[in-house]
Amino acid sequence: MEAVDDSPITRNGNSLILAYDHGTEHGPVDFEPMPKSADPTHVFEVGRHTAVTAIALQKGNAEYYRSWEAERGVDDGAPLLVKLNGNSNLAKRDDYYSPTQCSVQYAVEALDADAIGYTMYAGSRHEDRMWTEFREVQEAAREYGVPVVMWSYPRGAGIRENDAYSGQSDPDVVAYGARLGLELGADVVKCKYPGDRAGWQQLEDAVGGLKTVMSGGSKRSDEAFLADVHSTIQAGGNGLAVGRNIFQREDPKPLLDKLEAVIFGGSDPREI
Ligand code: FBP
Repeated sequence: MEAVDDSPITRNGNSLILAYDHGTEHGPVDFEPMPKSADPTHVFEVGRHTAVTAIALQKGNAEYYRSWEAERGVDDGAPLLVKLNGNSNLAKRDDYYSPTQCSVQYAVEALDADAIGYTMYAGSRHEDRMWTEFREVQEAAREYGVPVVMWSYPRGAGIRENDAYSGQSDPDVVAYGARLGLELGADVVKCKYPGDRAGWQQLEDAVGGLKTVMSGGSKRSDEAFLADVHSTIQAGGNGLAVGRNIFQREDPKPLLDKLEAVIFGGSDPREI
């Protein structure tokens, strides 16, 4: 098995994953603040920034990405992380579940994926089913030697109906979700920001040496966003997986420059 540190999705042990699966998870509404972001090739271009160590795409966009690279002769596009499961926001469901629509075999053999991603909704009524599906994904990824990034988002009835938890950003919930990444065999776990550095520290204390990345969340100011990323790094986190805070900006380059300094250079955002 190739160590995640040897894979192209990390640089000096850290990662900046540009997530662009929102067309499934949230729908085109996420592109309204910056209409050009509805065009995948616009975001593929953004991914050419040196800060970006992976672009996370659903299967259809991953196919498009590879053909865009070939047709345009692009050889400095971001490494490809294929998101294997996902769902839409259209259906009314009894609880959270994210079906798999791409196999590891297809991701690696047909799409030349550098990594694969899987969303786990622990706490949902369908958690057990997702554990079983993740097991198949994780074991296949090991056979192919590609790293596994788990979007670990505990949510659903089990969290909502448990009085011990205040919601999906509760530090206890976030740390539990992160721990599942370790226990179930992910190489990187992606977690919601629990609100402050102490919360991220709690998560780090629960995962041993497992790599962790902060999930971007809805768009906020450069300063607020960079402060959260910096807190994550200071607490021992390994970077960021971000969508809206990048593609909803008219020009994401200045923020990417700063993120590069914070995530890979250890800079304090107040000093850059
Ligand atoms: P953002 O940085 O825009 O939050 O993207 C990260 C991400 O995990 C995406 O990969 C995914 O589409 C989205 O958040 C899911 O968000 P949620 O399920 O919390 O609405």
